[in-house]
Amino acid sequence: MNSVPNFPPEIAKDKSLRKYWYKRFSLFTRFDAGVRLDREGWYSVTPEEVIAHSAERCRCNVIVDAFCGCGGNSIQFAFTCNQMIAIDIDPNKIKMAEHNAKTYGVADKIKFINGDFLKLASNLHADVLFMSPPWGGPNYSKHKIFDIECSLIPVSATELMSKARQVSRNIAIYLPRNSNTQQLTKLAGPNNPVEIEPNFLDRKQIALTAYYGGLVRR
Ligand code: MGP
Ligand code: SAH
Repeated sequence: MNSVPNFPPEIAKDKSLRKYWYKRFSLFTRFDAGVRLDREGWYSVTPEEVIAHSAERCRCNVIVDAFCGCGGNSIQFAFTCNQMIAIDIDPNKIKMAEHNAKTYGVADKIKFINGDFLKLASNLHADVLFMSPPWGGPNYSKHKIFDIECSLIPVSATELMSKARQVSRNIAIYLPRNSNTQQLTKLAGPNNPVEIEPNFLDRKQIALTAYYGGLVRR
């Protein structure tokens, strides 16, 4: 007799999400402690070992996670940074991020803000700004080259970067593995460096992180 896994409701009703559920312990090693995700959270969260590596690179006093979603990134930054500010425009995401941070015992280290990063940016200052914006859903991979000026949500990469620079000169952006690297280089500005780091899970490239400012390794 086949045994059907005990899927959470959002997975039970959407077969396209099952591949993410089968990877749940790569997404959160403590998944069984009660981690909660919604539809967008399942396909957007950064796997724990990938973000733990970025969190080491971003180790600092104050860090802002501008698009925190269900908290996968913020949780790891809370382990490496003294103060973590987590922002999301969706109030349900903020609730889930706070819940998930509790399961990792780091909720007290994170200040959660429900709001629009684009509007909040001018009032924020941090040592490092991390951004993991929406890419328009899993169909991003259908583009041969992902145009970060036209296909990112909510605004173009150039506009996002100009907001980001109000917060910090040290910026990391988590983007599609097929992102246009010329556009990523141009975002650094004339004569400024960028470091484009591929992110691997189980030896497969799943994304890339572009580092700017003092985060670039020399
Ligand atoms: P994927 O391509 O949907 O999965 O996302 P996978 O397993 O590579 O698919 P396959 O069928 O090609 O094997 C890969 C990773 O990209 C996810 O684990 C997320 O970390 C990240 N990711 C995907 N999307 C659609 C988004 C997004 O919209 N925003 C952010 N921030 N990350 C995303
Ligand atoms: N990095 C997260 C996933 C981010 S998904 C994780 O690892 O869990 C992208 C998130 O950006 C979504 O949760 C969406 O609600 C949020 N978002 C979209 N537009 C926003 C805006 N203008 N300001 C803040 N958050 C926004």
